[in-house]
Amino acid sequence: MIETKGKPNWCPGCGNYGIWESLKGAIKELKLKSENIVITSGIGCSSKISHWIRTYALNGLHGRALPLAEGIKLANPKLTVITCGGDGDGYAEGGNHFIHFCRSNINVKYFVHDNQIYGLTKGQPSPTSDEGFITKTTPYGTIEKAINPILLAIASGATFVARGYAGDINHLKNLMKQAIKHKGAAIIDILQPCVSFNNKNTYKWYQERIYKLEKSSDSRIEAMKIAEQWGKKIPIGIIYQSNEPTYEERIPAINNKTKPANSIKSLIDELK
Ligand SMILES: Cc1ncc(C[n+]2csc(CCOP(=O)(O)OP(=O)(O)O)c2C)c(N)n1
Repeated sequence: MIETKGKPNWCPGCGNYGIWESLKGAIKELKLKSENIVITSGIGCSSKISHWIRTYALNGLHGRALPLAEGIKLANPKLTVITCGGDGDGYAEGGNHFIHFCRSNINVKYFVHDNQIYGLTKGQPSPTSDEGFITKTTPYGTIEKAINPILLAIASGATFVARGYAGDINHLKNLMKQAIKHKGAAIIDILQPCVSFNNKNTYKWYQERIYKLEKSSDSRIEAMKIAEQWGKKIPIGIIYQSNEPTYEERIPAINNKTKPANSIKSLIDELK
């Protein structure tokens, strides 16, 4: 049973419900056992997803969900470690961790609920808010350009980079299954309508623009060209995927190439 007794308290119509359904479906269909999964998250409406899925979970500080996941994965590489959180959490407060997560290629799955706004704090712009986006703290429109998380992830060395849509639960579930099966750092930036605070990027807005990619690319340059598309046409699907050694595979102690020292003295003796 993947459901918990508690029920989510997101706003009616929130895109988080679609993401929640997709994640539960992916875990069920991959037949993963709850006791072998850990979901880490930060702070935000989206970060509460781990409260309503029956797995181990750790809610961290705002923007610090990825380093928690990385520590857990290194301590027990057999676990399936998933990180969830918002675009503010992952690309602003946790922006530095995001880049280093991508380049590490550690086998952690990062699902970003990208509603292009700070939801929990009731509607300030986030790093993915479109330029000129009007909010209560930017009444004349945001001045800064939006970051493109797909381009950033590819440029930073991630080996699985995808975009999903909370309004297409089946498609997103399949992306999550592929991300979980992928060997290495996997990112899905998930377009998530926020029905209370983002009245621009609505379900209708996304539906008029998104189209499904037929296949992924293993060329960074080709994938970056696809990733550049935003506006009239927005691609969803796996945009870039490659097969490279993971962080864990390159650590001798994890890779069984060296025996861990069983005491400080034996370690010192070994180093002599
Ligand atoms: C270090 C720190 N800064 C700011 C906050 C206040 N805060 C809590 S949630 C949040 C925004 C969350 O937005 P996002 O990550 O996009 O998630 P959403 O609520 O939209 O799902 C902020 C700024 C905090 N808790 N900790």
